Parts: sequence; structure tokens; C-alpha cells
Amino acid sequence: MLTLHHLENSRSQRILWLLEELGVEYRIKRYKRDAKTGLAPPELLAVHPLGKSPVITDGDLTIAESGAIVEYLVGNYEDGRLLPAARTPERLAYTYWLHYAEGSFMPLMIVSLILHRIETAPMPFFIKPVAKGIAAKVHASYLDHNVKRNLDFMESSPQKSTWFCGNEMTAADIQMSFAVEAAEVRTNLSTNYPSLAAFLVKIRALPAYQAALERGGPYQLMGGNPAR
Ligand SMILES: N[C@@H](CCC(=O)N[C@@H](CS)C(=O)NCC(=O)O)C(=O)O
Repeated sequence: MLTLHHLENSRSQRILWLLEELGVEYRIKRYKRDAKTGLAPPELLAVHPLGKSPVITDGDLTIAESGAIVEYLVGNYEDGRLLPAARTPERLAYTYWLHYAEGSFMPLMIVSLILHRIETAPMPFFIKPVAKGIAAKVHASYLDHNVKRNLDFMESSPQKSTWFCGNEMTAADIQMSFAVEAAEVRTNLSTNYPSLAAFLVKIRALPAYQAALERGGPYQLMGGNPAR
């Protein structure tokens, strides 16, 4: 049976949601983050050399990287609902958002998280201003305008009518859900990005999203605020 190697409070949640949407039979192997560092436990290294989640195992196959897992699941288990037809504008949008989530947006969120950790880490008082100064410089010279540009783009994308790829929900919406949820813990979506806020309200009401929460357990993303 297909196994999802599920790290708590992680991107793996969207794979859970996709599995529920597709009605695939699966089992969950759970992993806890290190309480101090937030990192994945070493047992995940036994599943895949990068030691990250999500990873799925299906028979002899081990598949890592959310986008690759989404493509595998949709390609092998989908019932036609979550993948737009080939050679349509919706399919192109699908490919775009599937890659954009991890390729363009999430690296910004990771930089933001690392800076937040630097800013809030315990350290000798005389080092603190230096650390804060460096973090402020990265915010001002690189991070803040890039985050804003990306969120403005996500908010106003012409393709994002009802869903990211048109009027039907697709697996790209599931892939993008983690990106929008990551943005939510760092900026006030309702005030600044109402259509992204509405997207989250809409997905959270879906039965499969809720079933995934029930199977996966508590789901809370790590904080850090770049949008200042
Ligand atoms: N681009 C990869 C990112 C995988 C990734 O970084 N996963 C995080 C969870 S959200 C992780 O395993 N973090 C724990 C660690 O880095 O030790 C994907 O989408 O699968």
C-alpha cells in the first residue's frame, strides 16, 4: 500500500489532502520535528537521502519533492478531475503554478524564516545589533520587495478566476495551498490579499481538506514576519 512519510506541520499536509481528494488508499508514517531546531528527525534519511518530507513510497518506488509526488499521484491515480486537459491554457497554468510554488515562492518564505530565527535567537547582547542589522539589510535589499511582488502577483493573477488555473480546482491549487498558508503566517492576508484569504477559506471548507486534517493531526506552520 502507498505510504506517506508525513512530517508534522509541513508541506506533507498538501499530499495528505491530495490523497484524500483522489480517494487513494494509503497509510501514514509519522515523523516529529526536533523540538529545538524544528528539523526533521534522522529516520527520514532512511527513506530518502535528503531526509525531508513529503516522501511517498509506493511498492518499490520512493518519490520525494512535492511537485513530483503531485505529478505521480495525479498521473497514476487521478480520475480526471484535478488535471486540466492537455494543450489547454488551463493545463499551461497548471504546470506553471505547480512549479512556481516551490521554485519561486517557497525559497522566499525560507529566507524569511531563517532571518526571523536569526533576529529572535538567544545571543550575547553585543552581537544582537549586528545580527539584527544584517537581517534588516537582507529584508530591505532583497526580501521584502520580492515577497510583496510575488504576493501581488498571486493575488491579481489573471488566471486565478475561481481557482489558480481557471474555474475548476486542480492539483496545482493543492500544491499552491502550502505557499498561501506559509504567506498567511507572515502577513495579514485578509487585509492585504483578500483573494488569497478567500482561497484559504474556500479550501479549508472542502471535505477532503478536513479529512486530511483529521488523519494528519494538528497542523500549524512556523512563524516569522517579512512583510514589514
Ligand atoms: N521542495 C521540497 C521541500 C521539502 C522540505 O523542505 N520539507 C520540509 C518540511 S515543510 C522539511 O522536511 N523540513 C525539515 C528539515 O529540513 O529538516 C518539497 O516541496 O518537497
